[in-house]
Amino acid sequence: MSNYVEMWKNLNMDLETHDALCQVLPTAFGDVYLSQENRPEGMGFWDFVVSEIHGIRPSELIEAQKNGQKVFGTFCVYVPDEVVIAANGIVTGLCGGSQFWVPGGEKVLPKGTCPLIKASVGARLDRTCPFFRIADMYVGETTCDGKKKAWEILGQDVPMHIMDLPQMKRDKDILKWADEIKEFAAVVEKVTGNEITVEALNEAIHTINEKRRALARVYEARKAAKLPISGKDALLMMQIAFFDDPKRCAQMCNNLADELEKRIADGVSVFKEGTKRILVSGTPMAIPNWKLHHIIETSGGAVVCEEMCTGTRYFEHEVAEDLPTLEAQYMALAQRYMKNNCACFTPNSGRIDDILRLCKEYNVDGVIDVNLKFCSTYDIEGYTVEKALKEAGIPVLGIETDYTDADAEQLRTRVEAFIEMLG
Ligand code: BJ8
Repeated sequence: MSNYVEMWKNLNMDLETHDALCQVLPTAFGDVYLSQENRPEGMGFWDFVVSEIHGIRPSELIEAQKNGQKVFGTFCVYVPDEVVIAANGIVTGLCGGSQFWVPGGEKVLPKGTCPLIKASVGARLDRTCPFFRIADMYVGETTCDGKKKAWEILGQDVPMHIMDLPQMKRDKDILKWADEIKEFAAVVEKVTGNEITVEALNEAIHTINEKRRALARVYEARKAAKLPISGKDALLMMQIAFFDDPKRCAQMCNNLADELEKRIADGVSVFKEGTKRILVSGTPMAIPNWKLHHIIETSGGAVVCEEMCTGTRYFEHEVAEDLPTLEAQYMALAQRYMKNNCACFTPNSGRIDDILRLCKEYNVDGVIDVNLKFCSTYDIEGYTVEKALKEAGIPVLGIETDYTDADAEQLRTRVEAFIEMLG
């Protein structure tokens, strides 16, 4: 990634500290990803993106900015990309998934804050992530308490818009979310200088629906008895979907899905027969958080589905297309986004229904419900998740972890014992 030094300098990044990150990532990626056998050829695209992770997409974004486009950084799957795209803006996901950034976050946040938040704040304040430097505006949301307070700190350093997300799903909450989306659209229009028209929003809705369909096709292939792709590879595709160009993302995912469908027809699998099928549910896994998937898939299991925001919550449900007015479009967006089932909501029985449904659809042997340390909403909801799964006769293992490797061996022991018990 050395060709990008000039760009990083112009972004006022801390080059020395950033170098340290650039040095560890290739080894980590090699150990976790390149050690896998018989990977789909289509994964070459995502391998390439990772090899240039702080170079290729950031340089595209800077080029776009030179042509007058604005970049919006987001942290949550409730924020509607469609609105930004309709104003010729660009969305990039900003959630931090590396322990590398956590100490930077801990300089201003209590240690007892979830690692995703600490890493996101650290990546910005330590100036070690180009995406955090490039974004013209950050878009926060009122989901968990940690995020809400983190926006106040980030907002001192960068322009920030916060969307007030209701935490119940009554009709009046959906109306409120539609109104909030409308307000967000006005902010986006102001920042970009472009009016959002019905036509442009319809086109953006179509673009993001196409991306959802492409991601769903890859997930569909993971329902096959002979798994054509590892969970680690599917996770990588999903993580990069958050900051890639949506049309290219759809095209690459569709190419991969073509290959996977052929593999299924040819009976090609990346796991040996009898490998236990695991659904992972819980808190999101932002790039480069591959820890749990790696442990599961080197302990005799295969991850067949992720019930999380870096998983099914990102692509399930489409937005109604070709509506005639902005009001109707904002409402359609609100209806779709409020179908996401985050533990920040109460009640959140829809998530339990999702997990039970996904267990059937993906023919799951067991569930690992993972919680990022200090995420109290998912932690508390773990009780209900585990109870429902036990009642349905589906084995479940609840775990809590962070971004460090300190607990890796202990986790491996627990995961191995769980998988053995499934057999
Ligand atoms: S819709 S899961 S992306 S809020 S893990 S920061 S909840 S303390 S990331 Fe999330 Fe939106 Fe919900 Fe999804 Fe807080 Fe929990 Fe940390 Fe979290």
